[in-house]
Amino acid sequence: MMQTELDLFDPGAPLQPQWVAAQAVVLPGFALPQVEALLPELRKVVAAAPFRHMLTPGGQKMVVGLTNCGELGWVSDHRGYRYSPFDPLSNQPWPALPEVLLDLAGRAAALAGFAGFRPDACLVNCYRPGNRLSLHQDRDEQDFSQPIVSVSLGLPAVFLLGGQVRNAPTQRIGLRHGDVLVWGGEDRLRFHGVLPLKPGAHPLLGNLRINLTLRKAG
Ligand code: MD6
Ligand code: FE
Repeated sequence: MMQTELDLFDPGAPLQPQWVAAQAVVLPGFALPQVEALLPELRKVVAAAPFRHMLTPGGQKMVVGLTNCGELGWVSDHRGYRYSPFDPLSNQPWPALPEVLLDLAGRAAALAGFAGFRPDACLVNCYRPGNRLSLHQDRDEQDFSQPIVSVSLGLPAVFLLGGQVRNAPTQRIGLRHGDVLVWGGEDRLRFHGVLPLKPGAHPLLGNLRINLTLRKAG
């Protein structure tokens, strides 16, 4: 499989970490060297635990396709949001978190100032053109002192980073294939979301955006 090349001679290529808040940083292209190893692992995860559209507690079908790997997986149904060691579709444990992803997350977190990050959960979100993720906080994890590492693959998206309350102003952050966003500390509970995905064709992933968020949930 071809690996996407980072053009080191493009003066516009933002290779340096971009701090978007005191404890939130975008690492442009950080995952690119691992993409070739990561995609086959992700295909195995999705073969064992397919993308599905979970129901919100209010009974709405989520538009973004979702699955998990790791000891714990995030699930939503009429009973609410929670982490579960079992895939409700199969009643089996979620597929293991691929080593390449554990390693990537640990290195990204360390660069952002969170040494020793050892995730036990990885949410895998699959967006198609038009899909969006409305503003939310990630607060189903046990320990908010642990950061979240987010890996973007495929089509680019505009990520909205808000504040500590829903109606605070948001900044728009472009996330492209291979970009990694790490946030934690005082920024851990910021509201955030994703604008509707623009149509496009990514050389490796076609008309999809895959986002992986690695967490220490338990
Ligand atoms: C996404 N990400 O980028 C959705 N949450 O598709 C998230 O909801 C998210 O990227 C917490 C931390 C980083 C994230
Ligand atoms: Fe989130």
